[in-house]
Amino acid sequence: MILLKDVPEEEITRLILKHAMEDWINYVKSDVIIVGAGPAGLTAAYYLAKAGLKTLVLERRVTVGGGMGGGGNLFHKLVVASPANEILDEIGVRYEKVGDGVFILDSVQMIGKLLSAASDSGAKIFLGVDVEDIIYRENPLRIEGVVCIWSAVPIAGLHVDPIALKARAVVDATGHDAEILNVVAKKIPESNLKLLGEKSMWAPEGEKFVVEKTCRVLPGLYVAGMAVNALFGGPRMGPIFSGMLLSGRKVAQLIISDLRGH
Ligand code: 48H
Repeated sequence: MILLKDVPEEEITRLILKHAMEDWINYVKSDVIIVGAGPAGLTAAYYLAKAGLKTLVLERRVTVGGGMGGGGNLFHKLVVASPANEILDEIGVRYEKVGDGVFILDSVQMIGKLLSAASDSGAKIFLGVDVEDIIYRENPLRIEGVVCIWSAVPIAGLHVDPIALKARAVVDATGHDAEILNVVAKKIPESNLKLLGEKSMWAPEGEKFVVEKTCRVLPGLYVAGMAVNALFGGPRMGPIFSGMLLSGRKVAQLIISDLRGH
């Protein structure tokens, strides 16, 4: 006989609603909102939250990891090159050294460890949330937050008005589609933002490019991960993830320094 405590149905519902609402209300205003829980977004979330910034990650899917889960062509492995192994060591990912500065690891282990690192350091992650627009102000032009809706709403084709969340910094970590940057380029002409589009594969160049070009795009708006290459016309690199991790760390360092005013 198992002594399992009875929790009635309405109590389960009450607890979920009460605590979810508390979290949402707490996060109507954050220091940083990261759009996308792929490798770049989760790495950024880890370093930002670890530095004590109130960090919210919004992810459209009900899973995290972005492109990591698919490994390479669904084979469950990812390649990482130095110095990104520093990040693997810091968050405790198991890997095998397969060459000078080259490492191989299991994609699911990577997702689990990165998620734990971000979550344990205090980042809040909301799943099933689609960011469809941004909040802006003029004179001077700045981005002040995001506009979001449950992902199920656009999938169902419903006309439902979204809600808005504010942040001192917003990070586009949406991957190949650079969705937030595309919204800004289309809807805020005075931003003068133009996306050059990602180029075909050149792995070593793509990896360097993504880290070098990770930046603040406009006041309040930053870019990390594959969205960087979509913005500046950098090549893709296939299933090697050093650039994504280092880009996530770099964007966090930029934001920490900007928000602390040095
Ligand atoms: C909420 C959104 C929205 C939105 C997208 O694709 P990702 O893994 O992105 P990165 O940049 O962290 O990593 C890229 C890497 O996975 C990759 O694709 C590589 C290295 N490709 C090389 C190659 O040659 O192909 O994650 C982005 C996440 C996803 O989970 C999306 O669901 C999510 O962002 N997302 N979430 N609102 N509007 N748009």
